[in-house]
Amino acid sequence: MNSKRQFLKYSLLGGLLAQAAVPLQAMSRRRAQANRPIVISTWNHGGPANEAAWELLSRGGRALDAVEAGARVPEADPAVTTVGYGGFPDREGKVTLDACIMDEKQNCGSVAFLQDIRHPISVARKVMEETPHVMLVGEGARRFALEQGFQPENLLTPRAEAAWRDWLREGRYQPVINIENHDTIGILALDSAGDLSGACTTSGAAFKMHGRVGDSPIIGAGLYVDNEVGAATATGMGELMIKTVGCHQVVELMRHGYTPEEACREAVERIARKLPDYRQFQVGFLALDKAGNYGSHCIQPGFNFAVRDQRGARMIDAGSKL
Ligand code: SD4
Repeated sequence: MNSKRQFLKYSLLGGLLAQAAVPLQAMSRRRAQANRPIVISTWNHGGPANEAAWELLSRGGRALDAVEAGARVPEADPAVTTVGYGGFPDREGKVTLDACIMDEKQNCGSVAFLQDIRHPISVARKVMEETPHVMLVGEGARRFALEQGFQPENLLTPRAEAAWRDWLREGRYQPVINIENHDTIGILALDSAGDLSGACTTSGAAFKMHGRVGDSPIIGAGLYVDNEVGAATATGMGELMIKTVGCHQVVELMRHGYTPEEACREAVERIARKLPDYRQFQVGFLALDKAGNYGSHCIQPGFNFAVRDQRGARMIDAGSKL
């Protein structure tokens, strides 16, 4: 064998060994005993959402039911201006909602650019369970929701309308980092049976272009669940997660032995390497593995998440790149 071929052979072998070593090291750092049930979710409004999910999980309920119940809490809360009823509208004053849900059997359902329906996460679940499709958008999604018995209503609250009118005075679209226009809820749960599910629901970026869809209803970008490995969800400027298929990456990294936190950090690092303007935006990833380990990482300081397990409820600040 000439020396070049020999070199190639040994570097390949070295590479394979190094790849194999990562999972072993990382796994030894993980809990031997699974921490379940557990539910985690993004931002402060994750606290009340987790409580609703815990109600079910603590009684042996299914992760899928738990994440849906949790996501419905901020969807119905007019004080949460980034999700469901009370969400800030787009530039034309229309509240348009995005959501998706994924279960332990790789089933998923999604709605995007949905108007007039308070609980897009439940419509997404209906898409998953009652149709042969994964995603319905716009008027088609709305019509399907009505057929399924959801009631149409005006989702624009006086507070959200006032904020929009205020914005119209300048009408300059500049995404603001970390404050009110970026607070999607992503919620991940592991149930007592050891099954994972996730949900993600949002009114999207405030004052977005009419018709804009973010990462939150896009499987792989705003949410991904693989019941063999773990689950991930994201919050922040959805365009960055779509460009990098962020949540799928996080789950795949966990498959290759990264802890949830390491996987989230690497997904943020990849955004930083590939998207030069990343400093202007917030992105936060949140991940849960099959053993109930969790972790998070974001671009800008300020992203936090809520955890609920047997030890109780707590809020945790995510580590950040900047
Ligand atoms: C979006 N990711 O539509 C959503 C917005 C958001 O936390 O997360 N906020 O891009």
